Amino acid sequence: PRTVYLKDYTVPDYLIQHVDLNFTLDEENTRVVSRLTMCRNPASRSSDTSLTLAGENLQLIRVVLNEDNELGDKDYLQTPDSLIIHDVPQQRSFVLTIENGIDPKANTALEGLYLSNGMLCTQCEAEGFRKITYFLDRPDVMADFTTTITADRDRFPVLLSNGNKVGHGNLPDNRHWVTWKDPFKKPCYLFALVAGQLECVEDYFTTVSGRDITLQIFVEKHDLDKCGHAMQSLKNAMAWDEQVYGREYDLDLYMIVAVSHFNMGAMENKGLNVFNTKFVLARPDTATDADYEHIEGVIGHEYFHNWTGNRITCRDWFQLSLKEGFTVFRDQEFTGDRTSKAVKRIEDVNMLRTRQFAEDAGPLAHPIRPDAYIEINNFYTLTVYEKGAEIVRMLHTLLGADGFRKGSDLYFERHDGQAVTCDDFVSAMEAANGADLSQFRRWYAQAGTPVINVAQHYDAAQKTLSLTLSQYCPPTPGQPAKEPLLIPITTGLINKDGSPALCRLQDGEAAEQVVLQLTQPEQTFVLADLNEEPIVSVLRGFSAPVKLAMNRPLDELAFLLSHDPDTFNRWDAGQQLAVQVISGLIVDYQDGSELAVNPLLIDAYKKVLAHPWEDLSYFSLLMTLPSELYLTEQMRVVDVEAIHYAREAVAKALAEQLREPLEALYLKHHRDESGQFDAGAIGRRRIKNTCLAYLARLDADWVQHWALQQFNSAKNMTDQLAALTVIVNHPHPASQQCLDSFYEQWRHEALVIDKWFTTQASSPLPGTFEKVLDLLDHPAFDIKNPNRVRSLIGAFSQSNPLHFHAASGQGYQFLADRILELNSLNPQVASRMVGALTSWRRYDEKRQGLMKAQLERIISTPAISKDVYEVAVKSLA
Ligand code: HT7
Ligand code: ZN
Repeated sequence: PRTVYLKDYTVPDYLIQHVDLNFTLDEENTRVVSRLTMCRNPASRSSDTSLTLAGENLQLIRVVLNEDNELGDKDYLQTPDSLIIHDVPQQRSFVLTIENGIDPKANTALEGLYLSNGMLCTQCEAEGFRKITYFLDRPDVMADFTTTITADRDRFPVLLSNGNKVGHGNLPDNRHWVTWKDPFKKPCYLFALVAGQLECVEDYFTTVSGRDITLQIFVEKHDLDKCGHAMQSLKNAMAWDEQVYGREYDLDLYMIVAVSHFNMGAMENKGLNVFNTKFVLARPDTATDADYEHIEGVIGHEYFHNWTGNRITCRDWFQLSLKEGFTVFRDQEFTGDRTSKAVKRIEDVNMLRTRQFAEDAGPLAHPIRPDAYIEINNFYTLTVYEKGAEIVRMLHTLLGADGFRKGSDLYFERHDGQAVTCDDFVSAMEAANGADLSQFRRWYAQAGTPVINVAQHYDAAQKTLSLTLSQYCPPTPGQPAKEPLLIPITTGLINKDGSPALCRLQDGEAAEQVVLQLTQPEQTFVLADLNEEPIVSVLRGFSAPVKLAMNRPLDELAFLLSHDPDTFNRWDAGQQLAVQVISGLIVDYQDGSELAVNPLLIDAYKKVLAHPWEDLSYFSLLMTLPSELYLTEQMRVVDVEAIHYAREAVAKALAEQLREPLEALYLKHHRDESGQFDAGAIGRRRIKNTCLAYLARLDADWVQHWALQQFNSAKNMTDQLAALTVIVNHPHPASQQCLDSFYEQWRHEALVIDKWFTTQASSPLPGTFEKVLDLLDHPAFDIKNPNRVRSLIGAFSQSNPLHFHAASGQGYQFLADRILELNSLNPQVASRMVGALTSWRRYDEKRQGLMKAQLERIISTPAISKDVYEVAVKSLA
């Protein structure tokens, strides 16, 4: 397969001013007539007079140049992925009309035009438009689109596309047509078409300038009662973007369609977002509190793309983080403002430190602006999205909220209607603030997670504290040596009595905290006016995506857990404390020694339990041990069994020794507040269920009874699923009965059945692998539905390390079999599943061999897709 390089970027040779699309819909034979008004790009330096359009899986019917010149075989060349027209006018604009056929029913890759539960819909990002018609399928070709859709009135009563509806009518034979016109120029990856038997929930939003925008959510009929939260989330997002970024919506209509078969979370097509049902549909009894939060976050994310992605888009796909990093940052801040800033920051960092850090330390590490790819779909990664958001967040920290806003205003003003680069974004931030961000730009080009070392020296005579920070970034594929980065390290000080100490850098003002700007490989910062040696709180709010190497004594961590006013560092101190204790037990487990839990940890958790917390969600995070995945990241050679049993030993010790307060807390908050989604009710459910999960480790009849009672009486999905998870994760006599009744209760709610699959696939109990094999044959399992694949195969391989990494290698073989099956159906989903095998170097020799053998088997399979091939081959390099 061909590798595409950033360094080879050249401007397009032709431009498309106007696109007139005509669709005649049919499940198996859709006709597309595309009329392109084009011209030579004056900025092109090529002298070639041919025109190459991208196109895949298309049945070409005819090509006409300038209305009447039907081209023959000798005028063009068709290749498997292009149409080359040998000669087109160079001096004036011309009209190219192409007619082709497509088969949506055969499209199981869910890219281009495809069928989902009888509905036709499109997914064009990144390069799906070329599966609809021949086109200049690249984001820097922006055009006006007019789209006419003709279809059978019964099968497709609703016909949607981007922009405004400008015409419609009936035709003979029970057919009808609709024309849509999008007044904004856009690249073809933002094109969308949806047709089907859809019902609509409608509302409106009045913008800051007084315009009424019609908001519509289209779903299948039986889901009409699950759209309320999505609609409210959309209104919240629209108001937030006006208040925080001064961005008003630009069309008169905003449509969202929920689709059951979708490769990712959602898609920001102009005026017509297409969503995975998972991120739209919610009712208290079908969706958990976490689902509610994710829905608001994803609705916000896609809405925010209207400015950061659509009005200003990417010049090329290497710039993907320009829109994704910035938009993730915006959605994170939105959710933080809507829920709890402290909790949201911890959840985001947790994900970054477990999953993105692993990516950055592995064979597939790449900068947030990659410089080469084989398949762009493989670069919708945690690095581009989540680390990309951290880079934007660092700009926010360095420039301050006002400086950042000045920068974003200038970015919108300078580049509205353009396709630009990450560099253009940084330049706008620089120009608006008179800042020099040249060193900061390295974050876009350099992969890997920097490690920060901290050494401190207190000078009692001078009353100064010297902090010497050093940075080191390990090599990553293709980048053996790294340049030092500009890293903002937000730092605070705490006196021994727990009170905050003021921070004053030489010649600076005293403040509660300072942002140390680390630019050198090693640099010393001196803090003055300190009457005693304070405890240092470094990297507050996780101010940079780095690993902090500070081996603090346990009592210092316990002190920070009790006193750090920074909510992130306070939580993190508890995590580091637990990591140290569990790490000790991992060694004990490997030595066959008894697992005795350090009382200091128990005492620290006891204090957390005794504190009168206001934010109960934050409280439950403080009470949650680091995940097995996070512990995996801390080990040189991963030992899944030792991690699991050491962590379980700590959880059990906490349950035994803190049984009374855990029980009391469970009972205090065990009331039904179904349908209430305020922070208070969410927090009460969360802490109660955290307590139940601890108490379940006691393996006592009464806890089994509590879990069963909660399962049977719950009227909201958060409580029902939490109880089911406890029942399935620990020996329980009613386990199968509960699974069966849950299935019966929810068999008509696909998203709930996904949870049913996930719960079983994630259980640490013996027999899970056999269960997963059985579930593959369950009538509700459908390998063509990505949500189902993720809920069973994804959950087992990515969230069940104990069983997936079974020493026999059966988990690896199972996954490779499924990847090969998926490869021909849906390469994007197949390639995502390879991720669980790519970290093979982290395991013991025997497992390494077993994982590698499966990767080798995958790459040597004939007809392997470039998606799967790229991930597998790079992970073996
Ligand atoms: N911008 C969207 C990305 C996306 C996507 C990419 C590849 C293949 C399928 C896809 N569906 C959606 C989603 C987003 O980041 O908002
Ligand atoms: Zn996005």
